[in-house]
Amino acid sequence: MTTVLRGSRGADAAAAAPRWPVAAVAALFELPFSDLLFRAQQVHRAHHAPNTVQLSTLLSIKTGGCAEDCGYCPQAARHHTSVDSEAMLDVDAVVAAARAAKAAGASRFCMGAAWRGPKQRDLEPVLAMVRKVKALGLETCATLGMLKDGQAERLRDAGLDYYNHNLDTAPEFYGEIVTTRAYRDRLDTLDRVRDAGLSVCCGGIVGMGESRQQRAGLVAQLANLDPYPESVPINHLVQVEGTPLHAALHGEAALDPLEFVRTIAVARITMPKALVRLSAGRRELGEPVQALCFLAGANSIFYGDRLLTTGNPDVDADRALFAKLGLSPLP
Ligand code: SAM
Ligand code: DTB
Ligand code: SF4
Repeated sequence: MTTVLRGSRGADAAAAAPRWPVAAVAALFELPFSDLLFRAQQVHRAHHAPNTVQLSTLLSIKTGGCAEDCGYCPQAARHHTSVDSEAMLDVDAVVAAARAAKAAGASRFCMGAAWRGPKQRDLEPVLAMVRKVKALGLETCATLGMLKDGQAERLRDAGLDYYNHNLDTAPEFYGEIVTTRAYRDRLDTLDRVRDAGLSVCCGGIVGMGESRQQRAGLVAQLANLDPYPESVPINHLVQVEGTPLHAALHGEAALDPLEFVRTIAVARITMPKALVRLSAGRRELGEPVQALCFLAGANSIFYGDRLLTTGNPDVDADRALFAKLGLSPLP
């Protein structure tokens, strides 16, 4: 059975046929690989300058000790990983990291916090970070968990451009990965972000043991958001020792790399104008698979030696890859 949960705005919209029924997305997954990549390339070239890549740098501004139980996450307090709980970074440290990211060529700076959601007192320092990072001439993004009424507006007023909040997986698989917040809660936060006029960064994780039908279910959810997200991070699960998913999958890849490439291509076809980000897992995927992801329509990456708590290809390796593939970073 497949489920399509819709944003809460507009019962009419919920009653209307979805733009992308799960079956239509699943049919894309079933195409011969070359046909799928050809279609993705056609869509990509109709909507974007080919051979360009948008660079976002991540910084964990509050690491570890999180109350949630996301089965993939090394930052959950209840998972015994090597990640310790740390205090929030101070504003100057964040600005220094943003300045370095800009000097290295990033155009967007994304600040992540291991929270269920920001408490009002936590929001104040984050607003100061957003103001100062924005003043450097960078696009700003934050991922702080679920937002309460009014918080998205305050972030917007401080100069936030994007809010990242992922749906993670298909509704019917979600309960096996996270129990401390519902799918509906995620859609509600996305509605708040949209209603505040922020741009939406929303994607998910593949390689968690989900089926192809469930990967199609995730992409359908994203593509049926109205409007669909401006940025779509497609993460490959990074298996971290001490997390439930590492235990369940024994640290072994649960996904054929070509299936990851297919997921990128399907995201590109169903969300033509979005920046589709080849996100976590690039180090493990290696250069040939990354090259296929760009061919499949990915046009954004996380850039910098670290994601939040795990590694990412270093800047020199990425510059060498861009040179090899003839990719130019977007200003
Ligand atoms: N705590 C906030 C939240 O969960 O909403 C924001 C930060 S959280 C780390 C942001 C996203 O990172 C998650 O929704 C998930 O999609 C992704 N993520 C976390 N751990 C990951 C892992 N091990 N592999 C791939 N993606 C991961
Ligand atoms: C997203 O979709 N992926 C990023 C960002 N948004 C916040 C996070 C990836 C985290 C990978 C595991 C880690 O480094 O802790
Ligand atoms: Fe907490 Fe976010 Fe990790 Fe879930 S993904 S445990 S909410 S930091």
